[in-house]
Amino acid sequence: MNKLRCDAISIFPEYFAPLQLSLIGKAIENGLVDIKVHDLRDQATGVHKSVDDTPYGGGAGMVMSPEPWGSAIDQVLGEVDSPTHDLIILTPAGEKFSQKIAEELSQSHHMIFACGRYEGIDQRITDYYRLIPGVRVRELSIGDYVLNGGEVATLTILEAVIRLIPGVLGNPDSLVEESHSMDEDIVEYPNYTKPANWRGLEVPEVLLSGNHALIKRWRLEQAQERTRILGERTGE
Ligand code: 6GU
Repeated sequence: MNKLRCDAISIFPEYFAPLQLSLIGKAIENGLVDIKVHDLRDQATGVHKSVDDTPYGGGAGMVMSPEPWGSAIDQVLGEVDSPTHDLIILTPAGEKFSQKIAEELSQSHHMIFACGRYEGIDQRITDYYRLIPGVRVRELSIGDYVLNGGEVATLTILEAVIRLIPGVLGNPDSLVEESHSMDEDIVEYPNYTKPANWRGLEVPEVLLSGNHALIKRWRLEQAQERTRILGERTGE
């Protein structure tokens, strides 16, 4: 089994505590993934342990300095023996994360997450590591809204990627269906379970019919209708 190694670099390593929970926690316990979190502050050299500075050219906010990032990333690259490394730089200016990218990353042997804060990381971190053989650099965003840093984005991406690793999910059948619906840009049909009547609301009769062809058609229609309504709201 190819074990996935992940490293997250952040000034808030405590943000990653939830990785011990649930499915990802189990995947770690079962030896399917290995996740190490690093405190960027450990790489700060000055008396004030500063990791940011004012932007060249002026403007609001602070930019994360390249030196501590370079030290932290070099240390991880030196520590992890892998033919290739995916260096993921979290930024709202990055490529939009998607199921397709999750599938690509689930083939990775080693992912490094650089979690920026403030106005982001000095651009030369991206530019420098793009020049290093064996390192694939991706700037990723998780959506069109602004977060305070890349930590939550990293948790999101890790959850989406790790559940795709063979042996992580209890029932891998669901992966096939999910993947198809994502490819076709169609959302899921509505789901129901017992009781058949809850607070006066009935489960659609067709689902109790036992007629699998009819159920399949109804679910497709429902998925198409939901997709159409979503499209109306988002203008797609
Ligand atoms: Cl990756 N970082 C920040 N700071 N905000 C975001 C984001 C990332 N993705 C969406 N918004």
